[in-house]
Amino acid sequence: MRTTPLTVGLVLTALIATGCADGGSGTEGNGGGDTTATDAPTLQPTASPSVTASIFMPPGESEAAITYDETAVPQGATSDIQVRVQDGETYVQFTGTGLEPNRDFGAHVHTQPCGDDPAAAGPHYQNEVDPAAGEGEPSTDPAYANPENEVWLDFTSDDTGNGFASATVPWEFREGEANSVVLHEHHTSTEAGEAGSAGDRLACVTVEF
Ligand SMILES: [Cu+2]
Repeated sequence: MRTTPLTVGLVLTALIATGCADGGSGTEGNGGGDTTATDAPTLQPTASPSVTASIFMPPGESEAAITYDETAVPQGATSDIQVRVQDGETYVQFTGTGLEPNRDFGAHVHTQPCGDDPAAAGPHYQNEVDPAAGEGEPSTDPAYANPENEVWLDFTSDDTGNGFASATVPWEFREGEANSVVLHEHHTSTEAGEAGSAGDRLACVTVEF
């Protein structure tokens, strides 16, 4: 069988740039010379997305990211939290490294910044606050303690100790009222009476949402 060489005719199309429309620009001559060109485009968004990257340290050594359980969250593990607010929706993303591999974690946005005491981070942030909850009385009513009214970031770490979770909720945080992400002992319960609970607090990251 004969192979017929396929000849591809390369047609070089000369594109003649005729677009030098030199229509006189309408700008008035600013002969005053009083304005210096401010041509550096400031493209960074004002409020979002915001990123908080932290390295977990034991209590007393960090306020930004504290581990209370160095088996689950070893010293030197990292947290990266991104927040985006758009059109009334809030997107929160957690990425962790150096965590205990193949382990379930619960995680939520809490109201207070982290402290040496795991309880310092306070309760979960709720969009609609459970009227039955209060000091020392966490919200366990599934009508309020649920992943639409709170931000839940439960995940399971992989073989190498990386973890990832994201959540989108149809509301924005009230300014100054959401200040941390807490990692917990196990995934979050949805049962009435214990909804929202996820066991002991293993670690905490302070984030100004
Ligand atoms: Cu929590």
